[in-house]
Parts: sequence; C-alpha cells; structure tokens
Amino acid sequence: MTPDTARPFVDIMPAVADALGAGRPVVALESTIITHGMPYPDNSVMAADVEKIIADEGAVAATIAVMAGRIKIGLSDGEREQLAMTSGAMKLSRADLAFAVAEGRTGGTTVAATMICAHMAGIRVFATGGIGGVHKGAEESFDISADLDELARTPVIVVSAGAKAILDIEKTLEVLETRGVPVVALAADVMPAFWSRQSPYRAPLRLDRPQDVAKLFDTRRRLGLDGGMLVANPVPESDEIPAEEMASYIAAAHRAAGEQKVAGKAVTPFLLAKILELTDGRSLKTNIALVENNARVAARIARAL
Ligand code: PSU
Ligand code: MN
Repeated sequence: MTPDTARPFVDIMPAVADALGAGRPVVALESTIITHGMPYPDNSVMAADVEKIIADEGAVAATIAVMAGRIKIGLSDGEREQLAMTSGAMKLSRADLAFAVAEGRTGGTTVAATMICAHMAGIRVFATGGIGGVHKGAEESFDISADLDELARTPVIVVSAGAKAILDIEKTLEVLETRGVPVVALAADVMPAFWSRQSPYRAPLRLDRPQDVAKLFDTRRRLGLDGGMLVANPVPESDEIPAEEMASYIAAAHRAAGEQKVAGKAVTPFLLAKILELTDGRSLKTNIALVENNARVAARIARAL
C-alpha cells in the first residue's frame, strides 16, 4: 500500500488481504454506481451479483467505498446492503476523498476515487460500468470528469463498456490520448457506447484476449510508463440497446438537465435516472448486464496478471 501513512485510514477485508498477500487475483469494484448510479434495490442486487461473478471466475472481489470515514477495501454483505440503502451518501472523487475521511462521512467512490483506493491496497484491476469523461457542451461548462486525469496517473486497469454515451465520446478519446492513456477495445474495432455495442468512433487500440491486456499492462510498467489503462468491453449483443434508439433518449435527458439547470456532480446521476425513466427501466437492465460482463473480463485479466 502506498503511501504507508494511508494505512490507519484503510480497512482491507480479510479475504481480500489474504488474496493480495498470496498473490491471488483480486478485482476492485466502485460504489458510486451503487449510491448514485442505480435505484434501490436494483443497486444492491447488482452489487451482490457482480461479486459472485468475480468469485465464480476464481478471483476475489473488493467493493470499495468510504463508510463513516473509513476507506473500505471490500464490504461485508451487511455493509454493502447498508451502503445501497443510504440516501445521503457523498459522490467521492480525488477532490473530496480526504474530506470524507477527515469528516467521518459515507460516500460512493467514483472511478477516480476507486482507482486511488485500489492502488493504495495493491489492487491492479477494477471493473465498472462506464467511466466519466468529457460532457457534451464541455466547451461552455468545462465539465470533464476527474476519471480521465486519474487514468493518466494511477496504475490500475479499468474495465468499462467505454465512456457513458451521455458524454462526448470523441472529445473523451481526444483527452485520453493527450493524457497518455491507452484505450483498448476488447475484441472490437470501434469504441462501444455503454448501452450500445458501437459508437461512430474507431477504438485507438484493439486486443482480443484478457491475457493480452495483462501483457500490455505489464509491458507499460516495465517500460516505466506511469498511469492506468482503459479497457472498453462492448455490452453483450443480447442486452444492448442500439445507438440509434438511445440517441433520442439521451437528447431528451440532456434537454431536461438543461431546463432544470442541473450542474456539477449531479449531472451524470440525473442523466442516468432520466434515461431509466424514458426507457421504462430497459437502460437499467442493460447497465446491469454490462457491469456483469465487465466484472467477468476483469477477473480474467486479474488471473492473467
Ligand atoms: N458506471 C455506471 N454508472 C455510474 C458510474 C459508472 O454504470 O454511475 C459513475 C462512476 O463512478 C463514474 C461516475 O466515475 O459515474 C462519473 O461521474 P462524473 O461524470 O460526475 O465524473
Ligand atoms: Mn463532472
């Protein structure tokens, strides 16, 4: 764990500590998706299912969150359920992780904060739904997720279904390239778009197997190249909502956000909730399926490492 001074703030679940000590595969999971990304009880069911998928693949799951000021690396069933039911949880990124710890608060960790905590614990692979990125209209709002900077600096592999399709995927790819983050589509030539298997944009890099991703990560480390990597894993065909169909829901959700002047951290949770409503719950089903799919791939990458 780096740095050593972080230790007093971190609780590593015994099963996770044992696996890390023995060099067995561990996959980190984020918790903003639990506190802000999905409604209760779907969030709780999803969080438990994803942990089970990772276990079935022969790896140990570590869901990361801050609870009453403690950085939790792995949650018990009871803690996970408690977090899923919490209504006032913070949404924690690099900017406010220490605030939550210092003030004894509870919060879901975003991709950025989960990467930081995973790295503290020595976990190298992490599964989520979709990363944050450059929001549409960022040239006016300056709304660019801290997830992108974290990918540039913290050496963790993030397995996602791409950037969430509510974002400007093209600009997100540009920023990732500028910041030196390898973006690898898994067994695909184009970037996936979260709920949809395809976006109009070519993936910067393509690899076909989890072990190839592990090899690239190891090669980067051995070359002394800092920072993380983004794996873009398309949602399974049976669960996807085609991009043409999503486009109108996404546009309507953006209109509603504009009318209600939603800003800052609230934007992503608002858009996800609005799209859930507009699709009558179908987007949630797809979101759960893609997270499960990412967890499976992350476990295979962790095993290959
Ligand atoms: N993936 C999902 N649902 C989510 C998120 C990811 O399927 O809610 C969360 C992640 O925690 C990600 C965050 O870091 O959304 C991005 O928020 P923002 O755009 O405010 O940086
Ligand atoms: Mn933002």
